[in-house]
Amino acid sequence: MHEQDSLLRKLLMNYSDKESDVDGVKGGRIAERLAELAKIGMTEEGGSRRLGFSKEERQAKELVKDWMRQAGLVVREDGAGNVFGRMKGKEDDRPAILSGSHVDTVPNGGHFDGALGVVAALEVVEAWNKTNYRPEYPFEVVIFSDEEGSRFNDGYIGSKAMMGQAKIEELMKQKDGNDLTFEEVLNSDGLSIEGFRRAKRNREEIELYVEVHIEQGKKLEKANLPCGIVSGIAGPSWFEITFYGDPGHAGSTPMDIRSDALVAAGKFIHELSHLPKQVSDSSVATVGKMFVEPNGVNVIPGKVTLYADIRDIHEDTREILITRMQKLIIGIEKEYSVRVHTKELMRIPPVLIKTELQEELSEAFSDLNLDVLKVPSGAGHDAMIIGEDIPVAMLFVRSKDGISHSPMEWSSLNDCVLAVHVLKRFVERMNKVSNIKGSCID
Ligand code: HGY
Ligand code: MN
Ligand code: MN
Repeated sequence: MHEQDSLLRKLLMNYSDKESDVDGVKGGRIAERLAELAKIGMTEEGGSRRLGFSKEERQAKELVKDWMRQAGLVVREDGAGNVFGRMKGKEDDRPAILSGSHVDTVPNGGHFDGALGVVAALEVVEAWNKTNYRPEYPFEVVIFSDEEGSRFNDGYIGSKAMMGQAKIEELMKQKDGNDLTFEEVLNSDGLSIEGFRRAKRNREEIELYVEVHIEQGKKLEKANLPCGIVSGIAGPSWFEITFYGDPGHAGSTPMDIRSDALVAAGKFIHELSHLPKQVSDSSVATVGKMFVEPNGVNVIPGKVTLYADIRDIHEDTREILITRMQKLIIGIEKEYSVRVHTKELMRIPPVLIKTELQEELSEAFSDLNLDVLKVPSGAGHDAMIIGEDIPVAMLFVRSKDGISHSPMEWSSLNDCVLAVHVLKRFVERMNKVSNIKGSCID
């Protein structure tokens, strides 16, 4: 039995709330679509590998475009590869309500991160088609390109392009793991730098963005709740840190005269892991990617490049953590006689979700007799980029054991279907608000 069939089977097997198939929402279709997407870029471990602007991400986008067209949406793609499936609104000249996520993944990720948000938004359209509901605002199902930033060490590329926040010149200097430039990668996906620059969208065209996403944490599971309301999104800051030592012969170089870049980097990684708890209980620090040169068993490493991911939902404590990291580097330079170069790749402000939108989401939960839990997001999302100056809301779905960015990532179909009902109800409630931006004052 091929992996994706077992995903479909697993999802359907545990779909006990058949009575959730109401108001046009169909759990079987959600399961089928998640399984179809999981088929694209399936890894040996049964995970997903659909890097940004890869043929796998492209294949997933084209599959969703087909579903969008079958659902009667007008489909377009911008110069950054972002896909928009638009349903006309009764007041079609109003700014649109957008909902969606991403279909790219980390190198060996799961089948729900991103994909669920796209499938959920499309399922709302399917349900509206079935029940002949027509929204006041135009509604757009969105796929943002390269949210994970797995190729160019700078994530949220599609949503940044749409918001005019992408650091294009910086991206153009970079090469991916296959030594391809950003421009070459865009070209390989049928896109261009010129088109990418033109992807910036007039903010006046967007009234609200709402994203369904797996929690990637354990709070909902601990509270035994299927879904939750996101109260804020931690802002990630990424740094490329290069340690320069003296490469040398592993056999003939005495220990006391070495300048070993990897020993220095190792000390940094270990000490960095102790800093967050000194700063706040919501800050985190991770080194997940590292290159050792010349990378020979019998050669003292002369150069190590690693990537540090520093986050917090509060900007002030994140800045304190970054300052402490920089002090740590200075100490290591002295202690290990190495030179260290730090390059900031990303520093995205954390985003708090407007109270009014959290309240509207709470009302949607109450309409469906669901208990409400407000949960901060440690993970970054496209909603964080858009939320800098457009109202955004996020809805979390319970993650089994809090696992994500792994083939073990899992959410039950019951929980996914409930999230679709909440999303649908929330957007229907927002369609009764004639000026959403104006009503979000805080
Ligand atoms: O890095 C993140 O938090 C997200 O998965 N891109
Ligand atoms: Mn992710
Ligand atoms: Mn994601």
